[in-house]
Amino acid sequence: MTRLSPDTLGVLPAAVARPSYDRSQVKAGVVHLGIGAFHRAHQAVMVDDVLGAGELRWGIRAVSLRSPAVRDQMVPQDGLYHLLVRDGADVATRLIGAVLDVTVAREDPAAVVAMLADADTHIVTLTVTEKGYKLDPATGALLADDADLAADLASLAAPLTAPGFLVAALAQRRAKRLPPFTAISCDNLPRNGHRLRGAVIALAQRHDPALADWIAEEGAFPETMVDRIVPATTAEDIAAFAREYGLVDQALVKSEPFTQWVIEDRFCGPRPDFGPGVQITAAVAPWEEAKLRLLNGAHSAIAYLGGLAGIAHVHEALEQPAMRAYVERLWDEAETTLSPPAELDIAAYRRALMARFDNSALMHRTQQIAMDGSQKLPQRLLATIADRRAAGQEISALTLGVAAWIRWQAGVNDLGQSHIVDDPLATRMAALLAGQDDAAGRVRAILTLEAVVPPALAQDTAFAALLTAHLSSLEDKGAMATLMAMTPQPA
Ligand code: CS2
Repeated sequence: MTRLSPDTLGVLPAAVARPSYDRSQVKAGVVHLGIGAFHRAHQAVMVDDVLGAGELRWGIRAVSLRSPAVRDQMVPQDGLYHLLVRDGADVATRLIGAVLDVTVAREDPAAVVAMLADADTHIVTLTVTEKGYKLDPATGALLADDADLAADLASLAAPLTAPGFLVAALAQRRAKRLPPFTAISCDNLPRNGHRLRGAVIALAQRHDPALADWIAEEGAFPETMVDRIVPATTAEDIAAFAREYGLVDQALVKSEPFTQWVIEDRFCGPRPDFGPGVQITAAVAPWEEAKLRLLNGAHSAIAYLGGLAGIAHVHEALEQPAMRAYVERLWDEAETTLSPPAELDIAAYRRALMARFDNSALMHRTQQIAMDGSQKLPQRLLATIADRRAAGQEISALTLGVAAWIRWQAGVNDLGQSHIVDDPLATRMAALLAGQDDAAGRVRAILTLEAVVPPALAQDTAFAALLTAHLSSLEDKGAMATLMAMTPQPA
């Protein structure tokens, strides 16, 4: 069947929205590191809007750090792909033209450094996932035991990590007397700009302290809050699109209608005149914290509890009244730790989140969200628990989410089905758990993970006792029965 490309677009019906600008006139102004589905359904769409408004100097040169897969999906399509926005039975289809090319960094690191060091590059965005920053999730310090980072610490001749590429390129920019670019982390990390800045400056310091000073003084690493639910594209999504339109789009992405990007007003050079979908503000942290603790905190808890119960998708998990009641209770707990911005009505936000989770057209897999829990739990559940404990408040629902994550490490769910534990610390956690023969021992072992568990919680015996009680219940009765026992029964 015909592959999507600039030459085959003719078959698309008028209902498919497409770029209103002349792609041949677009110049590159943004480099994106880590091109996956999330970037294609979020930042690239906002940039497509900017191009549509006539600012043609903001095209995206995208980089895949390791895998050639996205390059092989996109380059034959000249960077074109569709975004399917799904809301229940409704689908809006839009062709996005903002991505100009895709380079695989492992194949050509010098080309990536050169594009980052190009005078026309003013903005660098990143979606490299939590683990891509090479920082200890609990402390934010550079990882001591990461082979790729160790290589970048030794030499930046052919960088391997995202911070490595940024430092190598910033060194070239400084040598060419160009200003730095604004580097925008678009991952779900707490204070993501601050963390990225920390990683870049710490790495630069090891190579050239004067470079580190220059970056600290001249560079800009705004904080951001990014939000849009983007489930991984499946082979069936691609096949269904091909059946409907007679075109194969290997790079298509699907998402919910909701989208939000809040960026701190801290740029060190030109920036696009973003449309109304992007909020530029002085203080991102309150937005970010509300999103991480409510949306992502609930997501992770649903992923582990639902996954353990053998439930494949988020909306199916929430069809269970006990799961719904549990999520509300988790939000009751998390909510008290927030200082929401004045414009954010938490009650309305919670209602909207539940409706987003209920979107049955997304087919968002619990297994996808369960990935990389060691990198996610600190900001999604553990920091919230630490805040509640410091205030002397109850933590039962939040702690059940953590217990479910520990249970998930066993690699088998309540139905006896096995799953892969996809996590950079999977081997370490498996080794810690291997020697333990009861729930209390397993909890004690996991609480020694300094990279994940905040010190105040590692020492907290009441937290350990509650975690043990929840873990025992999950192991003995399973996730659904544990949730039901937690839910007040209607009289
Ligand atoms: C999810 C997020 O996979 C996950 O961990 O919680 O990707 C979530 O869908 C987004 O942050 C929503 O903005």
